[in-house]
Amino acid sequence: MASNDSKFALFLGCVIPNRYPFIERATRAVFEKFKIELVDMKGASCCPAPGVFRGFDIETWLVVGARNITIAEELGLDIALMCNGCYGSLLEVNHTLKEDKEKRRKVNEHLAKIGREFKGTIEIRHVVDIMYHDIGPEKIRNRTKYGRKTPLNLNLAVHYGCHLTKPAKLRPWDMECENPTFFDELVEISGCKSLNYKDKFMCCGAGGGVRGAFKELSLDYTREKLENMTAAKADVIITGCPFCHLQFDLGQVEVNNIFKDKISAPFNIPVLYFTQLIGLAIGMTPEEMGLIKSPELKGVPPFTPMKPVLTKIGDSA
Ligand code: 9S8
Ligand code: 9S8
Ligand code: COM
Repeated sequence: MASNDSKFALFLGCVIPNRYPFIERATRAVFEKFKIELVDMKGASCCPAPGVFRGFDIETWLVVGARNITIAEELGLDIALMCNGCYGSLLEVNHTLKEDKEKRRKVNEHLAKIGREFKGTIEIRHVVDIMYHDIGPEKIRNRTKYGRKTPLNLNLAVHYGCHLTKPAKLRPWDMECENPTFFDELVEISGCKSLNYKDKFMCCGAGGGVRGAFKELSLDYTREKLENMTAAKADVIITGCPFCHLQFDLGQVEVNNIFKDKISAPFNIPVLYFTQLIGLAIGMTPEEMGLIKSPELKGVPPFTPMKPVLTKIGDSA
């Protein structure tokens, strides 16, 4: 681990800056409350996405990933990131190059052309991991005491997303990857209830390049998950990955169109990134957490209206 444990290099990936900037905003605001500094990584690129790049050319995937890692190595900081796909790529690139001297030599040959070298001095951390292991449930719970006057009382459908838990060997969750509970524990600190629903650990449908190549197929997975979440009476979907977030948020609009003959009623379940929920629980406003957009704004996220959740927690929409 790099020496400074209350300071991280923040890796954004592509989906957050392009589609869901409020995920970054909410995460920065919450981390600031817990005195964790997030430093920009100048010149960082796509991680590159595991389901897309690794699937086609492993060496390119390793080199591009390693280049990103060297930016944080120069800062002397571990990487914090907010996306499961970025986690899958950078965690696994980092591990591979730390372990495999031959691959590292090859990758460093390429990096030398741009004056960089992978050294293997840092760790890759998901913000769920940092909140769960470094900040810890107790500190977060204490903060909620100074939070909202009316406690949040929502039924949550947590979607873990594939790359958060698998493959389990490299990940910091001290449990079987088939039946994890850490994410539920973390979000329940908000005072809300995390539901069990059918096929909870199923993919959202988007990953592995499926959304890009076979949109309708990917949305059929989403439809199935939405049906199971609805059957469990979910008020909100909670994500820890911007790509899953997109698939449930924009995806609901798409599912409602494409599968209108297959579904009994259009879906309308607000989707929150988990730091938005924690932020609300510790007393930040829906505006600060990016839950309110001006009604004139069309074609910008969130695509699935937040109104039901804002009404339920007693804030105006
Ligand atoms: S970067 Fe480019 S496409 Fe993405 S968001 Fe997460 S995975 Fe990494
Ligand atoms: S996108 Fe985020 S992590 Fe993934 S591959 Fe299956 S699930 Fe949704
Ligand atoms: C999913 C990323 S978060 S990818 O589509 O598998 O690369």
